[in-house]
Amino acid sequence: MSMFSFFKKKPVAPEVPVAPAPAAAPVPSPAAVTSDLPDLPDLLPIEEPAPKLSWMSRLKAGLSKTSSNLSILFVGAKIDDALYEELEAALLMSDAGIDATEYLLEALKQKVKDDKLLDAAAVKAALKLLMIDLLTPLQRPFELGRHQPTVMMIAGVNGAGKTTTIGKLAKHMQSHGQSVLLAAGDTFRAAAREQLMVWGQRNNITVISQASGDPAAVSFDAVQSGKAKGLDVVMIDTAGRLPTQLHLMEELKKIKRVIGKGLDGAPHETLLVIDGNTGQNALAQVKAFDDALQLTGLVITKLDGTAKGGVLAAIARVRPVPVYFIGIGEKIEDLQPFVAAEFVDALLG
Ligand SMILES: Nc1nc2c(ncn2[C@@H]2O[C@H](COP(=O)(O)OP(=O)(O)OP(=O)(O)O)[C@@H](O)[C@H]2O)c(=O)[nH]1
Ligand SMILES: [Mg+2]
Repeated sequence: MSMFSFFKKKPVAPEVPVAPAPAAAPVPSPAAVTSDLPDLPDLLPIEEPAPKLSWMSRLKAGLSKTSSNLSILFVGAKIDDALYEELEAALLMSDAGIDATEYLLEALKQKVKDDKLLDAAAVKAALKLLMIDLLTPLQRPFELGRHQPTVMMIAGVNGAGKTTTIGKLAKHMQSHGQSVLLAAGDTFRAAAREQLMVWGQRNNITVISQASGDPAAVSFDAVQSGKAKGLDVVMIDTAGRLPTQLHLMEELKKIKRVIGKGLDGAPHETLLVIDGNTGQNALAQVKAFDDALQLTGLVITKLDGTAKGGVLAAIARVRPVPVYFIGIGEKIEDLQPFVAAEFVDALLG
């Protein structure tokens, strides 16, 4: 699956190469290196297909705790109350939460009855399909090219992976011919500004930053600058905060309002970055940030660690905000679109 989908009216990633995108210092891509036609890299999705295998195996490794807990239940099992009870416990342990667990169990029992399933492998296959059905509404392509610039605001708790995700996204976008501007909306910590500035220099991406500036003002400047320069994407990083820090949540709302004053309808995307190891608290984060900011999407990071993955089922049931991307590490290819069938494959083996 490609990283982004492009709004049709914009001549970016065309079927037939028309006008080259106004790329700002594009990173060398395999196409640019091997071809005399440096304007064609969009025709070769550079993140595919080579990293795909290792991507799936690493996602599987990241979610192996849940997949082994779930898979072992079905090995030579009889289809009885004991199996359903063990399944309930395993789903709860995976962070699926009570609502999604009950929903999946009931739907599975019904399916077993309707289809007269008799062996454990068939029950497992049925569970897999139910999970895919549950998670598919969260799968949505990230669209670019509908706005000039597309303004994205990125929020999340401390250390969730916001800045790393912005870096990875910016590089993916560059490789698709998009010109990108970043704003260091985390104005409180010098280290946070520097992290983004240094990264921007290394990757030839302009970063707007202000020592001791007001984060809303920095964000406003970035939107103005993106508009004036005719850039494709403006991404606004924000300082980590807990939903319980009410004054900081108010500040986030203010940043969002001020971005809207810089460009009508902006931010077009308001993303919450979640550490995949957060467990059930991730759902509380989605609710709180969504209530404050009306999220358009989620990014789940660190699924390479000890994440259990079931929380996506909870999100799908309780607050179905689309999951645009998932992350399994710090390299550029470690961020990929969320694909429900792939995720369930990793989760259920
Ligand atoms: N293993 C792993 N580590 C990650 C991933 N994404 C980010 N990290 C690491 O998580 C740590 C925090 O990442 P940041 O991007 O700085 O997080 P942040 O949300 O910007 O943090 P604050 O700005 O301090 O709130 C860093 O050490 C990252 O390298 C991931 O997908 N996998
Ligand atoms: Mg940060």
